Amino acid sequence: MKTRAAVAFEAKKPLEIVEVDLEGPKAGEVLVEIKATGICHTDAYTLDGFDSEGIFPSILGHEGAGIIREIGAGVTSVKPGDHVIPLYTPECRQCKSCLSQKTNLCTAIRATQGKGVMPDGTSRFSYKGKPIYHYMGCSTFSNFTVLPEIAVAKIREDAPFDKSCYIGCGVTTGVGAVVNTAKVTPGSNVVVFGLGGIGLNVIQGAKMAGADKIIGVDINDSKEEWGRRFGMTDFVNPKKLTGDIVPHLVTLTDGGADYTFDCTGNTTVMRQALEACHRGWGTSIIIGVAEAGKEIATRPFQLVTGRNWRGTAFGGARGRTDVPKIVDWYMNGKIQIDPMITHTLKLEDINKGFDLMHEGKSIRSVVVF
Ligand code: NAD
Ligand code: AHE
Ligand code: ZN
Repeated sequence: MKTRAAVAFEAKKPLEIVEVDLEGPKAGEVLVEIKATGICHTDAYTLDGFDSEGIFPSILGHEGAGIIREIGAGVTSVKPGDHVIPLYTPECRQCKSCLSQKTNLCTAIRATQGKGVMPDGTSRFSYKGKPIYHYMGCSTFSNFTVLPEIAVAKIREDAPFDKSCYIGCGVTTGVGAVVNTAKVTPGSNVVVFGLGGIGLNVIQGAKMAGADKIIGVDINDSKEEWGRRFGMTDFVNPKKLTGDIVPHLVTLTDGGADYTFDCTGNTTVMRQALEACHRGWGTSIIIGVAEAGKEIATRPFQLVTGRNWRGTAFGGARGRTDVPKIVDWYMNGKIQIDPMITHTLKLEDINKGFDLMHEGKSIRSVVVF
């Protein structure tokens, strides 16, 4: 079949809207009509050539929602008409990682996913007879896409696509980092670095978990109002401080934070986030994705003296199990999504969504098909 898609033909170039060819689902795969997709900073990072796994030409996008239109041989867990959220972290429930119950990092298809192909080693997308690569196993910047059955979460049908798509990455990552990874306890002091589409979800997760102080850190002053809207109690713009941010945060938290979260992808900020943790027990969670080649550093003494440095992907969520629950949280009013979707765009205007993100003018842009 033919489908309209925004194709990344080359790094650092705007996406081009073209009609691509899409092969139907093979055994164990499903065809999904994408109804809406968010634009996450990770899409921009890959488009800008910072991703060591970035391949071109490819169809980016990993934060979608849509409807199953066709199923391949042997598919049993979903059927045509089901509403689904694509999962860049699948859940096969059979691999060593899934069975361990210690991680959400399913390994069933990770190797081929990182190479931009389906589990059989080939792409379903092509343009003018040449393959176009998949992205994070999702490629939601296409009106139709093919995914392995283990990489879709079936969700309730009354959830609006243009909001629930955000659960496909940003909401689950931010809220999940708090509840699944850090397991923030009531009364904790929390510091969140980077108040964008992920950081604001960390804030709403921390508020939900009963955190006491929730300190937001951002170099963009306009983010203060956003943070306060979701439960932030204090705001720090490091550019406006006369001294170093770490001692400032340690003083604000009476010795250091119980939990800090990096939602910037900046390795200098990651170090600050660790060092702002309380001696003896503070835990810093890396969410941000750093550019290829970047490394983190600190004095080992920071860890010897009891700080913990950890990371999280997709908020530690087991997609097929947890995503439908997060959709329920949204539908029942336990978490907010609507105010964070600042821009809703047509596919033709998708590049504007990237511009708004780089200019710090959006929280989340969503493309509707
Ligand atoms: P975003 O662009 O919406 O937000 C980033 C925010 O960080 C902005 O408000 C920006 O002003 C702020 N910022 C930038 N540099 C800063 C600095 N030096 N100090 C303080 N604040 C700074 O991006 P997003 O969509 O929220 O994504 C945030 C990061 O999380 C990205 O690196 C993205 O790739 C990553 N991410 C990771 C996962 C995961 O599973 N681990 C999932 C989604 C996104
Ligand atoms: N491809 C990069 C790593 C990118 C990365 O860390 N991705 C996160 C999700 S970001 C979503 O917005 C993730 O899930 N990581 C775990 C995984 O298995 O990819 C690189 O460095 O090569
Ligand atoms: Zn993302």
